[in-house]
Amino acid sequence: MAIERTLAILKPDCVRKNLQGQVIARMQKAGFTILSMKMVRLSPISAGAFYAVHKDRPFYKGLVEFMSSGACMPIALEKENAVEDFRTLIGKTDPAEAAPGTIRKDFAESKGENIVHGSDSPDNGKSEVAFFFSEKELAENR
Ligand code: 3AN
Repeated sequence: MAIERTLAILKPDCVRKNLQGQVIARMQKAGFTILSMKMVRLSPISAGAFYAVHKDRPFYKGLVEFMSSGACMPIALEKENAVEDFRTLIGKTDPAEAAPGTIRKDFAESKGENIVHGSDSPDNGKSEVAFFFSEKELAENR
């Protein structure tokens, strides 16, 4: 299996609830290497650009408002099969449908406020990591 990068974001609900440590511990226990992390307050323009693929979806406006409502923490992760394994770790978008023991099942409240983002393909993993981190920042931490 190939080594992949995936982007996690601890969303504003995760930061507001002070769950950052618990969620990061689960990532580390599951074997993900943290390449880089930061805390940022996204502007509505940046949040809109990050979620541009969803711009025609009915939930887009609320998603952009929520993602810019407080600080969030982008985290660049690396592991074999990182994209799929991270999505398994976080669970389905809707916490009500997420499997027991997943991050969203245990901590999330709704489809909109669901604690954590995970890239949905290896290509998006690369481009989403690059949205927040320069190659220099990533390389310096290896
Ligand atoms: P995931 O994050 O599980 O890959 P996507 O890519 O379908 O889910 O959606 C991106 C984000 O948009 C989700 N994390 C969630 O915050 C929000 N979202 C998706 N579907 C809905 C929905 N039906 N209602 C509200 N927010 C949604």
